[in-house]
Amino acid sequence: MKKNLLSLFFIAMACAATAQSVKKTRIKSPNVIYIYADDLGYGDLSCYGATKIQTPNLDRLAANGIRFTDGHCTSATCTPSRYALMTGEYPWRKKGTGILPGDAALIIPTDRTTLPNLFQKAGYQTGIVGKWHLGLGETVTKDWNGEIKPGPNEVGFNYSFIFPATADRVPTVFLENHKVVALEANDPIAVDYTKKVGDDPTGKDHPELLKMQSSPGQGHNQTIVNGIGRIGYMSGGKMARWVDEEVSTTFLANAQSFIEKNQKQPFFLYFALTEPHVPRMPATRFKGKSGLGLRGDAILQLDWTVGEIMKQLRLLGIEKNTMVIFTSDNGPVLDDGYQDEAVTKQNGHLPAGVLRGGKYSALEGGTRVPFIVSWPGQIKPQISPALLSQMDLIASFSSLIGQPIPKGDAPDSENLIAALLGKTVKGRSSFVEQGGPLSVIKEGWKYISPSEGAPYMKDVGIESGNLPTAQLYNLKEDLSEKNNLADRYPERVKELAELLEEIRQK
Ligand code: NG6
Ligand code: CA
Repeated sequence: MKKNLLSLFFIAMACAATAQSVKKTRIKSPNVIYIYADDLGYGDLSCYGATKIQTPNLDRLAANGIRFTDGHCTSATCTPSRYALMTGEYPWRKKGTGILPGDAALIIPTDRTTLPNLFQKAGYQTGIVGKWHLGLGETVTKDWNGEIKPGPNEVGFNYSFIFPATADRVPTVFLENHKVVALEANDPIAVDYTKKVGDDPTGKDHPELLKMQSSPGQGHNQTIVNGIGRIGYMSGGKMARWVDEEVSTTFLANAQSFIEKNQKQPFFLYFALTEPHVPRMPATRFKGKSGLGLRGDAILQLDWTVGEIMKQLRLLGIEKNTMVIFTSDNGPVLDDGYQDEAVTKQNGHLPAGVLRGGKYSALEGGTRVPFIVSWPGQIKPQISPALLSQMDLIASFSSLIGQPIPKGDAPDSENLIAALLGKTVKGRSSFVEQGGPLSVIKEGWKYISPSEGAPYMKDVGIESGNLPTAQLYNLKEDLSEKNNLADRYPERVKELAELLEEIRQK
């Protein structure tokens, strides 16, 4: 009897030890879901101060995790921010990282450490679902009807379900791994950004066919798909073309099936949503719900989508060992090419909150964005002022999962895992922002380098931050960048201009 009890005791001890080590491994290798909004501003969520729109799911995520107040994308547009996220390198170091057309070739080197292949090397299953916008294939001219590579699968994703560029650019199709989804052999796709292909009507010639008009002078009037004029021309692939109202739920379904399939092993999911980028055409049940026009409705859809993912994590019982990061690829814009009432129904909503500028801008509204990190098992709820950027995730995760980065790769990424886990409020000591001109931030001071070019972008209604002379702002006292102190503190201007130059030359 005694002997039996003793062996039971040892078995129990052994089980506890295994459970402990499983727990420990999971602390070193949690699931990671990176949710990336497209053009969502610092003031677009109620947890970041919005009062004209409510985002309860994201508010809950923030309330249970860390809400960063100084979190950044590297750039005020999409492609460069995504390039930095993937590679850990400032995008302005490399030519050709500006906003890409829909037929661009892949711009991420396939022989370098990337955020997804870092996870892959550490034994994670990796997936991307959503907007890509980093190019596909080796050349611009490519056959959209065969296998299209290299692309996400060649830079570290085991699974990909994407659209190539932006929702307003052709081809308006999904790709699963290397192939266009639902493409029929007898209706091949052709894509061209220089001349019209096929017989599809264009927005320019047939505005009467549009369900949403383009904004005057902003293009978006080439091939019409689903009553919406796009940038670029395409023909064929009729069955494969997406329906805008279904894009979001299609992405959600794929993201959820990736999570479900991989729930028993560590996974990294890059979930790149399209909201609230143009054309804003959310599912019909969200239309008219925000009172702020389709842009607000798209934000409600975004919030709902995040809520669905969180619900799934709870139901699968993996919420505690899943780290969720939510942020945006650049600042907000109201009129980005379509007359969708974002401007006429703004109703006092400030998409960049207290910040000046927005998408395309060197001012804070361009790159300071919502940045939320939640990991219920490990992170204590808090608000953090740490300065950090999406580019830092690669070095930070390298440290968390114990997967080293070979020398020379991810050169600009800093290991900020302690800040990301809420163990310190110490972030980067300096950071370069890319609007039009480059800016550098250090200890709460921001220097914007002199640049020619219009100070106000009339089409999109945003201040660019361009000024032919240097600008200096004290962000600690003047977050809205109202007082240019360059004349008052020439020494500081000089110091920051030199720092910027030093980082550029690195
Ligand atoms: C701009 C488009 C804009 C948007 C942006 C890319 C015009 C006039 N404007 O060139 O509508 O598509 O590119 O947005 O064409 S981003 O979020 O992907 O960077
Ligand atoms: Ca964007």
